[in-house]
Amino acid sequence: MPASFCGTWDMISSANIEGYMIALGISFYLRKIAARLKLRKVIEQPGDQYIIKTTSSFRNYTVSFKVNQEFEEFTQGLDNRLVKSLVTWEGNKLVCEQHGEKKNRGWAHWIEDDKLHLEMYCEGEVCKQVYKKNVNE
Ligand code: 1AG
Repeated sequence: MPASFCGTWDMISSANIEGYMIALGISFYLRKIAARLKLRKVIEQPGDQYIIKTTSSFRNYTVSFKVNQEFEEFTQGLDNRLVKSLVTWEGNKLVCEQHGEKKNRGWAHWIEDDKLHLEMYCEGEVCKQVYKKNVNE
């Protein structure tokens, strides 16, 4: 059984968010702001649902879903696109495919050495982030 993703996680590293944002067509101005943000993930699991909140001093983004159940996702405040998303388990990885205008788009979360790992990918660009559990929240 995979480790629980629930809790508050603070970003400790981020690589190639610039390439990922360029692939999404984010403007220069927003990229400069977004690249500096210290992101936090607050993950809850009520029942068979997941709620992943990404928070920052600039904007927040929340997605909620059930595994193996396709849903419509509007990436509000990010690239503002409508995608059809499907989250599945691939081994110990929670993997989301985001089908829409952008090809090969999605993300994967997994836990390794008590850290929450995230890869976000779009059209060949991969942003890799690692989060550390915040036990005070
Ligand atoms: C996500 O996480 C969303 C996380 O799907 C957003 C992370 C980085 C920003 C990505 C693209 C930037 C687009 C526009 C820039 C404008 C504002 C940046 C605000 C970022 C804070 C919300 C995957 C998964 C579940 O954890 O969502």
